[in-house]
Amino acid sequence: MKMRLQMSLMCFIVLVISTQVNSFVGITWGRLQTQQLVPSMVVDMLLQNKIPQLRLMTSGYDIVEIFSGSNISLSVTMGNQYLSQANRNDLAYVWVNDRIKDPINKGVNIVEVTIGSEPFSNSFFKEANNTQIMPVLKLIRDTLDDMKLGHVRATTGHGMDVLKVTKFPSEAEFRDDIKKPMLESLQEFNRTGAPFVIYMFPIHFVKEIMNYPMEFAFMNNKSGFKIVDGNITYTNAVELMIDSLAWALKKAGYPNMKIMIGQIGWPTDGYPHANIKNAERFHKGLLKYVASKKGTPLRPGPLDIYLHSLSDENKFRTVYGTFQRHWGIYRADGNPKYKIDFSLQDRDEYPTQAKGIVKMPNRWCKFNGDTSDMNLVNKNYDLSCDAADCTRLEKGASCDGLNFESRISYAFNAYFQKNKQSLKKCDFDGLGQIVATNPSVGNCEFPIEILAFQDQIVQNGMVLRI
Ligand SMILES: *[C@@H]1O[C@H](CO)[C@@H](O)[C@H](O)[C@H]1NC(C)=O
Ligand SMILES: *[C@@H]1O[C@H](CO)[C@@H](O)[C@H](O)[C@H]1NC(C)=O
Ligand SMILES: *[C@@H]1O[C@H](CO)[C@@H](O)[C@H](O)[C@H]1NC(C)=O
Ligand SMILES: *[C@@H]1O[C@H](CO)[C@@H](O)[C@H](O)[C@H]1NC(C)=O
Ligand SMILES: CC(=O)N[C@H]1CO[C@H](CO)[C@@H](O)[C@@H]1O
Repeated sequence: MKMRLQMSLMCFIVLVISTQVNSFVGITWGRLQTQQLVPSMVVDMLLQNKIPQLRLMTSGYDIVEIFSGSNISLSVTMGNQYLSQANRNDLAYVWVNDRIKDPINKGVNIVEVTIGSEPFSNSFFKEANNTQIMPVLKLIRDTLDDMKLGHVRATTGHGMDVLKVTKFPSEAEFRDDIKKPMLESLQEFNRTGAPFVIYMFPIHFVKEIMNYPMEFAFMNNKSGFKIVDGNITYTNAVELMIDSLAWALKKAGYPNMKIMIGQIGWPTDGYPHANIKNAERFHKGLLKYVASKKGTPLRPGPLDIYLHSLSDENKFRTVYGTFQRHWGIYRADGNPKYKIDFSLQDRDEYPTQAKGIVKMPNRWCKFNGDTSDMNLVNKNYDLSCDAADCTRLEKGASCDGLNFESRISYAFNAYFQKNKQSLKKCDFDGLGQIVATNPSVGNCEFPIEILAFQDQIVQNGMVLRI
């Protein structure tokens, strides 16, 4: 108790001196789902699991008020596509007033705003217009200060691709083509005391970028693989990635700039080695490491991280990979996929599920097997997969092994569920049939959607359409 008091006193002092924050493990939440979790249930889920920080991938304009009085610290985001909505003084004022100040006045604990994403990416988010993010970020920062919201951090996120690919952390530095704008960014973060926010995708780094054994992506590695850098030995990618960034910051003149991990995770489908077993193991090792507060050789001490992500997003764009729809620690229906202890006590338990979620009835849509007109079958398959999420059918994903008939059924069902089990949406020119037995095969699950909160009301077990 006494120690905790001292700790918080220390943190308070750190806060006052440098506006840096206490260490935490938060979680990100994107809401690109056909049927979204009810925000108040998410608040409950976070409280039950003692997750103190939530990073919304949008401004959450329509839902942030739900967090009022919850004591959950919120980070909100202005997506790349909205930068032009705040690139003038007057626009920035309106944005900050509506999205930050107003909710704060209503008791929402907004601690951070992320402007855009990955301004200097040359891999996953190539199309980001890096020239716009910094001016908007500065404008939002100044507006926050003018509005006496100096305690709200303003920052942006970066992928590991801002660094040159080097074997040893001590060789790391920012890419040559972005050095100049990156230095300007660092100057701004330094001026305002904002952390450097990095997004980490360890299995991608290990397998695609470095071509190291998969084991190196786990903190509790089972292989003897290591990277020896001078007198430091790295036995896992996470510490190596953090220290690579630390070296780059040091070389750029900011050896003490705080590093915050804005996203780190392990998808469960749509990527090599992406499955529930590996995701569970990765998080177990990661959280044990975070709980130890030992940090890395270059950055000893506690870490601030946001686990990515709360739930799957079946509407996320797939141009950079179908795995983008499968980051969830929870399924889209609010059930946890695997064991994880957010409270950092390394308990071997499933986290609390979202309470009060109502699933749609146990009904699936199946292909009736009639292949007499293949054009019709293909047409309806394409129609389904264009509109609904078929990423699990892709090569290497969990439903890749289905036979022809089951593949068509998977697609039909995805479309039927997306359309809230509307009878008409299982017609498919007479090729669909509704069934009450679960057609899931092995690892390949045919999901049932949940009742969404925004356009449906349930009364006496019946769905009222409004
Ligand atoms: C609010 O959250 C902070 C930081 O997570 C924690 O230290 C504090 O005890 C919480 N307060 C309440 C009333 O729960
Ligand atoms: C990027 O933003 C700048 C400044 O607003 C603008 O002039 C340029 O046309 C934009 N480029 C692209 C590719 O959108
Ligand atoms: C900004 O950088 C300088 C030089 O590295 C450092 O002395 C100062 O503490 C930094 N400011 C903040 C707020 O981190
Ligand atoms: C490791 O090497 C660095 C520089 O090469 C040196 O400053 C440091 O003292 C060394 N640490 C140990 C524990 O030998
Ligand atoms: C956490 C952990 O078990 N790390 C091990 C990873 O592998 C190296 C080399 O075999 C060991 O020295 C570490 O202890």
